[in-house]
Amino acid sequence: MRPIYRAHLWAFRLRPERRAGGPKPLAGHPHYAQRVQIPLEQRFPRPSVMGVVNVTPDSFSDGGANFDAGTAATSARRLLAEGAAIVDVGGESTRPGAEGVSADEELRRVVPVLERLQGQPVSIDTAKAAVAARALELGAELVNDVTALRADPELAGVVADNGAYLCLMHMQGEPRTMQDDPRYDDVVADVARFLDERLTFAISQGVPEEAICLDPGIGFGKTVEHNFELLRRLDELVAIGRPILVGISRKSSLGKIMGNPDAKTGTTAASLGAAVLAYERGASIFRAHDVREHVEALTAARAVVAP
Ligand code: HH2
Repeated sequence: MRPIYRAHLWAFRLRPERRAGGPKPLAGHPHYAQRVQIPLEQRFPRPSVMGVVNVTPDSFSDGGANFDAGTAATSARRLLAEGAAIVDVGGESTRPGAEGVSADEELRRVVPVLERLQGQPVSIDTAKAAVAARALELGAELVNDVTALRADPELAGVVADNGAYLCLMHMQGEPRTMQDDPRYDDVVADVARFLDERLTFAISQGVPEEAICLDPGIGFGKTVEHNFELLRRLDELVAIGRPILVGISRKSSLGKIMGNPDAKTGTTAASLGAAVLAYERGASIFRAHDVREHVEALTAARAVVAP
């Protein structure tokens, strides 16, 4: 029998300091019976790969490639066949300088793709409650919010009421301006404090701790040095106690360290080098464009690290 998502099953493992408020009881909610849930770390054992499907005309590394719904769904199925544990479908680019899109436009982009992917493991990359709610109705199981529940006050409730998994990501500033002049006292300590605070907030809104993963937000309001320091000292984020998701795949920092200061993307090989070392430092989930290559590299890394 498959385990059913029950707040009391999660509650006993909550750390005492986070228990205040506690998760909302989910029994009785209309979606309750439909949701099947196990702790995120069991659903996504280390290492797991999350395939990227950007249904946008302007994403930084694959902008436009999947703007057509049929093509996007075909790409998603290919990434799953290549070994992705889940595909992350997004309708709004968050690349540096990107302008936001309306909820209607985001829905117009992602709904036809989600309809085609029903029955497949899907994550919705959105900061908007309306988009998350529709995606969860269509079977998505994880909400990937790059604003860590800061953009839309309704989003936490949508995640909690639907028993969805949640990714909380760190970002300094907002996409339009975040790369202008990012500064930190100590980037790792600042990001750790932020993620810990957002984790406590999510739990206070009824999302069980065991449904949540955390993400340092590589490239989101960070210099090249900030990004690599976060990866180098990833163990300090792992110490928060939740699985860490890393999205370094094809990010421009990888292109810049190859000697091109204007690089907009990095190569697959550079992405794999960074992913393997992030895995060794404790990362659990890898958001990646080149799924087959990540699965192979991480399988080899796991054979070395944890045979
Ligand atoms: N990076 C991007 C988008 N969403 N979500 C998480 N959790 N972590 C990330 O690092 C992350 C993310 C940006 O990459 P991409 O989707 O390829 O581009 P764009 O935002 O331009 O669509």
